[in-house]
Amino acid sequence: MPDLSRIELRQGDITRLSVDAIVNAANSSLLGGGGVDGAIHRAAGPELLAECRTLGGCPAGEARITRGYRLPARYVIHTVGPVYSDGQSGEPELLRSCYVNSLTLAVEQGVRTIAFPAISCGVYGYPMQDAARIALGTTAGFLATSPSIEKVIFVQFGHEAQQVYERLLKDMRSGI
Ligand code: AR6
Repeated sequence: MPDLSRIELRQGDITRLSVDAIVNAANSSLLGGGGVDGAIHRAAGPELLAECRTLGGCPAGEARITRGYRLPARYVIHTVGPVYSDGQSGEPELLRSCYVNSLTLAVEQGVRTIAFPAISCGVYGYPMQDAARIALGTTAGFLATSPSIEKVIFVQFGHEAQQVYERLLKDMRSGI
């Protein structure tokens, strides 16, 4: 049974959260960019980029972990979402892998609290509704067999995105 009981929603800036790990919507170079990636690198400081340079990049769908440096979060899990084209080119599977691989790394590192942004929903153009369904469904499935994770927070940057997540979670909780 998918487990929604440890999922929370929050609106705001993910870099401010005091959780064990925040997830970065990175690109495959792992060397920074705009959006949430830029915000995380600015808040973490240059030591984060220095550690990312040692990783040699990351293919779409996979994830890598670094320290959080000046962030309140102890770790940053960098994952690379798919660039959306038509939804029929493997994007859903890749996005699902981002969540599974990030959560798997989190469990391996003993992370108990983790926050995700809406991976691929900015520059990479993934429709928010479809992406949020994958994010919530995949995470709920993962949590069903992962008791060590206490809380997963989905952070939305704007009110509209927040409403999409809220509606979906409500429907999922009432079994729709
Ligand atoms: N806190 C929470 N969410 C945020 C924040 C923040 N501080 N800033 C933006 N968002 P994007 P992508 C939201 O574009 O689509 C970068 O250049 C934003 O509103 O950051 O996966 C990378 O280097 C959106 O809903 O990531 C890659 O090249 C969501 O985070 C590329 O963008 C993701 O938007 C990755 O594109």
